[in-house]
Amino acid sequence: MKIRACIFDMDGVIVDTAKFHFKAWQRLADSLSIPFTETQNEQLKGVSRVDSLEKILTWGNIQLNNQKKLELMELKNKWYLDYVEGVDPSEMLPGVADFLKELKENDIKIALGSSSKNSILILEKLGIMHYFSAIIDGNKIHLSKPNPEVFLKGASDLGLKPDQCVVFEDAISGVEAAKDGGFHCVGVGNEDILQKADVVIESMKQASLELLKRFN
Ligand code: B16
Ligand code: MG
Repeated sequence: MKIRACIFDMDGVIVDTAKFHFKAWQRLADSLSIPFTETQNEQLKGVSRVDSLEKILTWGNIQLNNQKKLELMELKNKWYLDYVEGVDPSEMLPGVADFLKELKENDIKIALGSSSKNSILILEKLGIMHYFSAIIDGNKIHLSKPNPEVFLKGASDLGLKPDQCVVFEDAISGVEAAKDGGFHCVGVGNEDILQKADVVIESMKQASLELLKRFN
């Protein structure tokens, strides 16, 4: 098979922490009296903490100095960490555990390509660290999705070219990053939202070795 690796986004693909990011941003927006909808939240998925805050402040037409922005980001992260406190392996999204096992058994490499600075904490809570040959997250990149840096670093750490890898993504910004980087991309979620992906699956239950063969 031409495909040698899968690179997974974390929030919204491996585990449903996207709902906790939403809850924490909503709480922050409320505290600033900025209206914030689920549709707007789609534009924050996959986007770094600082870029997410900038978008929310722009929507609210609010200007703040850097010190205040840092305080708000810390507050959002504190709330987020409270929400994920109880995350355990049972919270992995359906289909993920079986697919990781299938990849490992078939010698397909596994990498993480997440914008989150909390990724190691979450992977440890899920007990799946041992599957990953490369972990690229928000602590290792300079440019947030939709820039492809996170996936290009992942492929490079694995010693592979982008077209030997399939990226799994739930965010518009992440699908754009994967395609701009020259990767194959499986969108996970709503087909209307993830139009730029090569193929969209509703849930990770539909991820399989068979699905990867279409990229050969
Ligand atoms: P943190 P992913 C992204 O993770 C989330 O989708 C996005 O909502 C979040 O703002 C970003 O990580 C940064 O997360 O505040 O934990 O550093 O989807 O790229 O795995
Ligand atoms: Mg995501």
